[in-house]
Amino acid sequence: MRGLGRVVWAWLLLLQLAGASHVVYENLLEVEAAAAAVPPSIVDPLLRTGYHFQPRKNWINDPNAPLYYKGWYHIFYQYNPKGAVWGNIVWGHSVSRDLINWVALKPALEPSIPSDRYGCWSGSATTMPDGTPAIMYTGVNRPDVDYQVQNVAYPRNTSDPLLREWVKPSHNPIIVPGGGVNATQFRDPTTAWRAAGGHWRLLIGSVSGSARGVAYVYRSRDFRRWTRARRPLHSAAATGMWECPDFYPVEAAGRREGLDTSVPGGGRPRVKYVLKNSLDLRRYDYYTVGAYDRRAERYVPDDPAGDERHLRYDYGNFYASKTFYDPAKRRRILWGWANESDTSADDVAKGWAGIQAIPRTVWLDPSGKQLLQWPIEEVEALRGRSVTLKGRVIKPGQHLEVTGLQTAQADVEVSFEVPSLAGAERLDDPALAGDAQRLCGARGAAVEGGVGPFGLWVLASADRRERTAVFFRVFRAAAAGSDSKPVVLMCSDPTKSSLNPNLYQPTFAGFVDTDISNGKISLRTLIDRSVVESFGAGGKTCILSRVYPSLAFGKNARLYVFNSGKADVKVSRLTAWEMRKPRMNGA
Ligand code: DQQ
Repeated sequence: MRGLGRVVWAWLLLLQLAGASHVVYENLLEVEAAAAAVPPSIVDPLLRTGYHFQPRKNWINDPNAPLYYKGWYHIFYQYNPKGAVWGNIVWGHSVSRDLINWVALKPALEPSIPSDRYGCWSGSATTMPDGTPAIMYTGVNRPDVDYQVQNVAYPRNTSDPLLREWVKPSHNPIIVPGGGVNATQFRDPTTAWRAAGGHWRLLIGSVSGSARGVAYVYRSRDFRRWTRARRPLHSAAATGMWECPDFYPVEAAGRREGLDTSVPGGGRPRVKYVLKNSLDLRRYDYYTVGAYDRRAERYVPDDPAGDERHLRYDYGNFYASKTFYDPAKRRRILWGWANESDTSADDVAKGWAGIQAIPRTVWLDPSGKQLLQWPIEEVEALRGRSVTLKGRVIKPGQHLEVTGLQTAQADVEVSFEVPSLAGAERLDDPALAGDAQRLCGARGAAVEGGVGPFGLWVLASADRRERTAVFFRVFRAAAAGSDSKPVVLMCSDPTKSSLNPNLYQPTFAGFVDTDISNGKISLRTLIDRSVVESFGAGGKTCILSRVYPSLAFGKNARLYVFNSGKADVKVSRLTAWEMRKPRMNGA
């Protein structure tokens, strides 16, 4: 008998001895029946993602040095070749023609020199003026205190488009932590960019004092000798270690086209900059949009409160991300790591842990205040059989099943219309009004609202005991003037996603900065067996959740549209596609 079963039967015995009531006894029988339905473990291959990036086995974390070279996309990643937990870190390496079908190569970087002897940690690629990529990465060179230095590596053979061999020149390490720098928190060099006179600049993440997050600027003429600028590019109190910083230009005014990291024009109104940091304290990726003053070598967020306001790429499970400029399609692409949310013991049992989110195109929202993100167009090549619904009204308390296709591995696009916002709840608790996560925790998918919650139940069982809800909820702003915008909350609520009790399944949420006064809002959700990756309002708010259904997997996974508010919601259009499995690193 498995663990939970043993506990239940022990309870039953105790209760019988104590003469417990018939009702309690029946409830416990129900619990036992539920426990019996839980598969023996989450090792089932039907829970292994199908079209998200992952190696054939073992642990992965941060995406490293994404680049495009001679017709091939490259992704490197933090990889443990020996197991499904973090450790023994090398740079895994895979290549692709389309960012969807991947071929695994042998690791590109492994500890081999004194300055990376205890680990080849995260880093980035920079394209040299002759088109050759260079990799800068953090090496750990002492076993005891994680002393961190920065190394460089170059391709051995530039005529190999697969860049299979990398050489570490003997002048490594090329950057060591100098005076005043915390040598145990000094890592993850960014892609370098060209400054005046063709000199190079790059950033290294760190923390100063006990908790001031810092992005140090390093300068070089020759990519070999680097010196630290006196002042950091930017820093912010109480944010802790800035891991995996990323700094890049974006076109102002909502043009979707990406910009090369070295684009001239900092300070020109056409170009804005994005600074992203992965906050080790919180394990989320935060960014601001701002201006880069090239002369002073300082970055200033447009929103003076930007460092506290916490814009995030993704309000779910998404960390240590990195962008790159894709010259083939002139776009900027974001890669981010999604960890598991099962137990380490589960990871060891299943032999793998960690995926990369679907690469996303990123560009500046026309408001200039935030980014927009959308799955790269190539993912649509995986779409197979589809079902479309149009003009279906979902009454309060009702749900509608989308039938006619399997949905354990699917792509769903839906446009909602709310005919009236009059019944929207008031948002008058200030503690909740500014905190999407808490708001969603307090008013999750099961709590009836005014306008919403409405959205999708994905990876749902036929009896809907298991379901992951991805939904919107609309509020009237507190102390509203007649012209104040309704507040839109987007949530991913996996609290009912599995009968397995040993999972970390928090609700995730973000506000959606959209004007819903015309009643319209859209949602796209990529479902892939144990990941649910959602894009609200055309990519304004994104949430990735890892879930491990114990009933709703494989052919048993169902998809519904639901409305638990008091107002009608219309599905103007919904299309769901089955998703094919691409070539994924030989798995
Ligand atoms: N992961 C790497 C570090 C980085 C961290 C080590 C972020 O370089 O700071 O695997 O997840």
